[in-house]
Amino acid sequence: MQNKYNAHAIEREAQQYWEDQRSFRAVETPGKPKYYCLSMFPYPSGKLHMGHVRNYTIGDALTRYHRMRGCNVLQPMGWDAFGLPAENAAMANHVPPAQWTRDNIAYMKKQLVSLGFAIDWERELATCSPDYYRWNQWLFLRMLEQGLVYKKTGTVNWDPVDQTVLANEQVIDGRGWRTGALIEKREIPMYYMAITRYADELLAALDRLPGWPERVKTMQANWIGRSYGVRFAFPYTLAGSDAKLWVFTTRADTIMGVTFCVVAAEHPLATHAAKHNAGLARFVDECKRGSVMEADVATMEKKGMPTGIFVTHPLTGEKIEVWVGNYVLMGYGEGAVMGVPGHDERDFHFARQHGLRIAQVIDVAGRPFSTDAWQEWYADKENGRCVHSGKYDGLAYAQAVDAIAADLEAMGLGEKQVLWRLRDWGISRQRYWGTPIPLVHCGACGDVPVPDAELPVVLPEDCVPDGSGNSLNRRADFLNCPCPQCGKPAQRETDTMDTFVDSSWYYTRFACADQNNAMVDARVKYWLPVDQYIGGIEHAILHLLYSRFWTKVMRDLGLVQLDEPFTNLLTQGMVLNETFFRKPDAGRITYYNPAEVEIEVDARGSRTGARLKADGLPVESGGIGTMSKSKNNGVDPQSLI
Ligand code: OVQ
Repeated sequence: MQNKYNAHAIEREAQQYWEDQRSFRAVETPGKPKYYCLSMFPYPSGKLHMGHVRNYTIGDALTRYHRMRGCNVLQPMGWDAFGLPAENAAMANHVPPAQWTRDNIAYMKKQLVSLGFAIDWERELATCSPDYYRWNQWLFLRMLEQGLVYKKTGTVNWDPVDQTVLANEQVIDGRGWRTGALIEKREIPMYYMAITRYADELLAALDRLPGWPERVKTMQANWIGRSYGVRFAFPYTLAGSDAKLWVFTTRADTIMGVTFCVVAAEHPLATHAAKHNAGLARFVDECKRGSVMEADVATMEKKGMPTGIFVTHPLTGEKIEVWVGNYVLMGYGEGAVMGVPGHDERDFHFARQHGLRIAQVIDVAGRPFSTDAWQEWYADKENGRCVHSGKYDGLAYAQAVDAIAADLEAMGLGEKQVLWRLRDWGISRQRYWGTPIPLVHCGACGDVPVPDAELPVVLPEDCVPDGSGNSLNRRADFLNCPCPQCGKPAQRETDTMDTFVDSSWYYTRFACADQNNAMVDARVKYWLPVDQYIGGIEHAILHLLYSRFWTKVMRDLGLVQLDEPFTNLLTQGMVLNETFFRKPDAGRITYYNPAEVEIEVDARGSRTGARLKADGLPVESGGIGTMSKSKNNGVDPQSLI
């Protein structure tokens, strides 16, 4: 018996035993209960952080528990290996993303192994391997055949210096994060996955996921955003011809309170009005440069300009002026809204700012209405009744909507409509380090799918991005190929897929990671669905929604027999630690890692101060916060290992 626990010797021996015995290998035994325990696979960013250690410890504890209960347990691990961080590292260090990624994988795998997690490494996969991404390409082609993938022009942020497309979060105050150049909006062809075709099911099935946190289900439901309303038109005459301005509203009961309309900068009416009005043209351009993200639009300053064009209120016959507003998005509804400042907070502030009339048409228990300040009850549709609304006076919300929709419909100027907030998923990235989109552009045949027999379209692995656009555009050996249809010289598509494509189905592949002849095989039926999925709350919406969508697509293609991929979901919190800093009178705040700080305590153990070990001088505590690079308060798990 040794007195001291010799971590190195004992753990090396134990781990060697696990490896020799293949202790964590998961096998399919018909009739024996299975338990599929999955933690979200990591980006190979360099080394593990405490968020990973926490996530994988939860999964490992559950794995051991269910093994001891007699289940066949599958706890796999892989690498979410494509994406921008590898390109940025390549630019900084002049190494190909492939090499950087593989080095990181090797290091992080060593860390995971030494932590002793019961992972079945025989099923390890990396999404940047052709054995994996060929199935992204294969399913993309099946979806293309079904019309579930289509090409459409989309608006992107274009950095004219780097000649590249930027993600919204890479645009800071209208400028590129790297170059500082003014970002242009460009219309370029992109590929979309028709997730909206599944909007109904994605929403309804949330009610059949008792093992998911309510919070996540609410976030998904809001993201999908079904709203019931009325689509209706304001007729107008322009240059001698009759036309209609269509809008959508969830508050048709307030239509009698419309005092203006607002259209998006891209709306045809805005384009028309700007032709004869230089000031408006400048404003329209400024709006077009702004964000198209709803979250930004919700918080930014609401600006507007009148067009001088008037439309006719369909029910009162009143003349209503049309404005252009930076807060109306062309991509949502009709790209135009009615302005009811009495009962919509945004319209209220817009009207106050521009001196537009504010009319009360909803009453709640006789409360006094004032145009001086907005009050919450102005927007209360549950307890409201129509007032100053002619024949609709006295009606409650639902009755008013029905009556008004019926009248509009009788005039041919409107109908009830269900509107979804969810958009189709734009999957093209004008980037090198991702799954090549398997299409060929031929001058004679157009866009031609790569035949299945020629998959995978392999990404060259020796490019070193330098910031000037997609490296693939300069790789003749990748770019040039014969057209699969006519054999004449043609060019490959150089856009790659969003990395969320890779993570939308990796959990399925773990069931049959070594299957080289098909995307899935019979083992999928044994292991799926995932019994317990564990990961960070930051993936509550996109990753989890895309995964649910892919599962349904694979089901409808006959590849899997399940409706939902994850039976139970656990969203872990953030790992916290204290922060320490110094803030000089002039100059920037500096954060010190807690490991560099000495805590001073009095005789009773209460803290009296904190000093930096290096110079013995005091530092201030910023309290407890989430671990992050920017606050320099991370604990490197390597020290614990
Ligand atoms: N590859 C994706 C991913 O999130 C997942 C796929 C499925 C889309 C950690 C910290 C961070 C922290 C602590 C220093 C710095 C979780 C940071 C993730 C995920 C998994 C993989 C992080 C939770 C937030 N967090 N908590 N502490 N010290 N890959 O490599 O980023 O949400 O569940 O483990 O994370 S990832």
